[in-house]
Amino acid sequence: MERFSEAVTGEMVGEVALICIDNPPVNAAGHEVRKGLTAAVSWLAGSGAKAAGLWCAGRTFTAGADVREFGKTPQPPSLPEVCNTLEASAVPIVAVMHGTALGGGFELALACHARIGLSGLRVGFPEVNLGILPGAGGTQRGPRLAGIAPVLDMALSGKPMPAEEALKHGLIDELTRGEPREVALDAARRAAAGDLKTRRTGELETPADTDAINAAQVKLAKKPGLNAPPRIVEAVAASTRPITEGLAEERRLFMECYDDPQRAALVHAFLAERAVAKYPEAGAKPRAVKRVGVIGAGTMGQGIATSCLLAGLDVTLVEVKEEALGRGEAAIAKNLDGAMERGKMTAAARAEAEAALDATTDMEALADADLIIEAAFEKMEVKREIFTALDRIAKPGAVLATNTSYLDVNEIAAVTSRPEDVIGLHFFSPAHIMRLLEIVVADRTAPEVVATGFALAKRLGKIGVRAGVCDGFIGNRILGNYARAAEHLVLDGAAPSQVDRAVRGLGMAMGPFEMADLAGLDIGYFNRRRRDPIRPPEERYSKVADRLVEAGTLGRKTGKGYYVYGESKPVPNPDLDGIVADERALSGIAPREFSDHDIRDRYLTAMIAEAARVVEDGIAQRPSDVDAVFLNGYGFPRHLGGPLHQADVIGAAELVRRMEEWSAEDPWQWRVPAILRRMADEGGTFAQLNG
Ligand code: 3H9
Repeated sequence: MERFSEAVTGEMVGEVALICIDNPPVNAAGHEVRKGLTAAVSWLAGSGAKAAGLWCAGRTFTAGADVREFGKTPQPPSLPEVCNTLEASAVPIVAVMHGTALGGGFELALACHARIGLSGLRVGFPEVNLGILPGAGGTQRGPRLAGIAPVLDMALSGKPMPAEEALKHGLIDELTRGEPREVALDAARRAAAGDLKTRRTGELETPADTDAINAAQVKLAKKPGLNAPPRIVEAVAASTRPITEGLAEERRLFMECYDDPQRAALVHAFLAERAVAKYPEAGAKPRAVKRVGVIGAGTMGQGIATSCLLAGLDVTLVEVKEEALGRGEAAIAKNLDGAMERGKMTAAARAEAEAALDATTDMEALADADLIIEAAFEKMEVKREIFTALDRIAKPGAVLATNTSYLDVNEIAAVTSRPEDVIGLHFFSPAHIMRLLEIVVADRTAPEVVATGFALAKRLGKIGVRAGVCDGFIGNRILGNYARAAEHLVLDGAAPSQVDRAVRGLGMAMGPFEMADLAGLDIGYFNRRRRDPIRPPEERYSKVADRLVEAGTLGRKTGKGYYVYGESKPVPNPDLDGIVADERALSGIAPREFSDHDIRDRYLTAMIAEAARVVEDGIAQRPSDVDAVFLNGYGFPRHLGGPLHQADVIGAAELVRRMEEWSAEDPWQWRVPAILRRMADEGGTFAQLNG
């Protein structure tokens, strides 16, 4: 056995060689892999081997460049250099891939002289999701094997392609079963004997396909905002040129992407979504969950039940009245139909899911549920009543969860004799679509109950984020602050439609007033009434939304809110001008103009300020958890990385400067969080706090 680096070894077996990459967990092509592969090719040249097999240990072929090295000083050799070295090898090398061969991992294989996939393999170019392009020859070698169209599709979508399809396109030469090392050995022997065709990909030519290039350009022009996709098209288009020219063009475009702030934001988003799984109770053993009880068949309950059914869990759905239960059941059936239409499940799986649903008005039916999620009306009295009943009905060891968006989980837990089993599981609507799950840990929640919450999130395909107990947890607490900033902007002179437009200009899916109309203005109204007794006296209060509700205009569901909804595009509600003018007159406000830029600054700064306090108070474990919440539950644009990533981009000093300037008009709203003040005075970033 030869050891070329900590991650790469080689061995001679008769007259062929085997090269193995072993770099857990996903064999990322970090420095040890690159260094090792380069040394392995040199060794191969003098080994006397007639052919070689390249395979990976562990659960997958390489997942690509090591994203944790991004932004650090590059350590040679680079991945493109390693790919060129592999391709230049006089001894033919066959790549044998299992699991997923992604990005730079797949590019390593494309630089080999033949490719074999093991069943279940998926290959892909997910770089676009990280704001970059396949930069180790993928845009040049891919089209030489498959043509331009399929490679463009793969690189622009970022979606992995099943091996069968890759075989059809010529991206792999064979698809077989077996253990990677055994298949690699067999492949090397066949290559040595001339029974497996080998050739250098770079010596092939890409057939021109201007139609595919033009079609991609037209499609991208309709979706501006991201900087990597047009560069991907340009790089792939260059694959009809000689390989050295094409590779140089790919490198130039790759470096443009690499230096783009979108890359840093998207890589941050990727890492943030993985960091959430590191939480203090992670060592505890989750409790087994087979049957989930859902209390409440309203919109939230329907979504939660659907999500559990899609994940193959049994569901007991409980509602007080038969009629509401029937409506809930019908909605769940429709959700399942939708999942089938979107290709998420087969007809057989749909039938199974429907059979796994037990809908009832009898709360006693929850006796055999392993985990019960209460999604009833958002009122403490209602929650107390339900949890008192659950304490009597639920079997010992059942997890008792509340889907409350704001209420104190400690207070809910206190009505039971088993507060250690009580947790908050805050889903986002529509719960079968939205990826976020806030896992709210109360003072006495047992570690294995927290671990069960995370295991459920994983099972449901969601991003679980640990949150502490406070009014609104992570997301809604922050939302409260920037929604208020938006209301103040309206009182002070901006139109709601201008605020919405400015916020959409940031890349958000919707502005705050469009969002409020969609959710229903009564939701905010109830929440404000709940907060009446706890609202700090210094807080500036806008009555505009209350007046809309009192006039019976509740947003989309009544056809009128901040906007009027009819057949055509929503238009601003004409009644608003009068309401806002009254409120301004009552408070003695002379309206002034705000530019879209001013609006965006205030909106984002208010978001960042409360996000900073959420971190400071320990409600979120780390800044990147806040970002994961906003990316997955609040429509924050991924290419901006999240509010606290943006805080680092803007800089603490500038944020403090803004808040100090605006605090002259509203000291409470623009009070500076201590953590930001410290960063401004002493240096430091939120990224450093992520560890
Ligand atoms: C690239 O290749 C650029 C080149 O074209 C050009 C270069 C010049 N690096 O997701 P999981 C870690 S760009 C470092 O939970 P799963 C991950 O952080 C790259 N680490 O597992 C986690 O660590 P921890 C293109 C990585 O089974 C652990 O592995 N490639 C990388 O659900 C497990 O991850 C991609 O974008 C990486 N590349 O899914 C592939 N990948 O446990 C990105 C993963 O400490 N990766 N980790 O938190 C994936 O899509 C999934 O991780 C994968 C496994 C499907 C592989």
